[in-house]
Amino acid sequence: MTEQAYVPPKVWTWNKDNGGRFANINRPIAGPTHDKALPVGRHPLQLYSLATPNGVKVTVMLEELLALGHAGAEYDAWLILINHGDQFSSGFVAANPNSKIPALVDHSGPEPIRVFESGSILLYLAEKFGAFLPTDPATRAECLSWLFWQMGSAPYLGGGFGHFYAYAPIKIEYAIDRFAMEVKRQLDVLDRRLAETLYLAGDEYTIADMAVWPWYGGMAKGLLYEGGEFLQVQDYKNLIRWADQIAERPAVQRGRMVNRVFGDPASQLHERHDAGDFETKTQDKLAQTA
Ligand SMILES: N[C@@H](CCC(=O)N[C@@H](CS)C(=O)NCC(=O)O)C(=O)O
Repeated sequence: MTEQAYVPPKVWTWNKDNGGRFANINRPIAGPTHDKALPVGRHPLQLYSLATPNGVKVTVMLEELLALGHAGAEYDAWLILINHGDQFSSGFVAANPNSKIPALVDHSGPEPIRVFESGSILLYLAEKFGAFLPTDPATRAECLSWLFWQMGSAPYLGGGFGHFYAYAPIKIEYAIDRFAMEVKRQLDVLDRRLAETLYLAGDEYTIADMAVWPWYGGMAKGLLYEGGEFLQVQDYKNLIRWADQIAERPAVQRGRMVNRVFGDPASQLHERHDAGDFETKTQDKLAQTA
């Protein structure tokens, strides 16, 4: 193992040029950096997001609700480019004081309601529309347990494994080893659960699956951090069965496209303001009309 020469000083100071991939947006202080209001479209639900795994959870949920016939789930999805610091505008900070996507504002009542944290948004929408959250106490408890499991576990996958394996400016064996072990344990937790049941909460597809799928489905399919071979993800057969099954859902396929700014231009719908946008406003279509 490589010996690290770093000895922490008595008091930490902010090194703005630490060479990390996100050095330009990482700050040790909260609050806005600039004054800018958020745009508001015509639908009751306004989403401010980006198609990272945390963003995709919410667009999948909204598309699933619309597919079920809940017209009140119509939404405008506005693009927040976190690498450009859009999450630090005064408008965004008012919607989410934590300055992270996704943030939702519900304008359907007398006063707008802000909701932040992807798990909280999923729960808010599930309760608002009475969908994808089981009512039977035992299954509901199972659903919420897996939902909160995801919220507590994914930082080890993203901020831990993903950060040190893919993004850190130096490869630190201790850090990669520590988080690879934890992520493999988490993948095994899911694999064992999905050997017992079709979906995480049982027979029904719920918000727990929507929360877990973009992170752990993505990891199991080797789509995150180019870490599939390193973690030997093909071994988690039940997890892969579940990930493939969810990927086939039309609402999931639409949800993944919203606020997406990478990959095949045909898969990128930067902003979504209407169901028809999937046919006419993807980046390949916009390039044809430009
Ligand atoms: N626990 C939060 C995490 C959200 C989060 O980490 N969002 C990231 C993108 S996936 C972000 O906005 N990062 C911008 C930043 O850190 O400045 C949630 O689930 O909503």
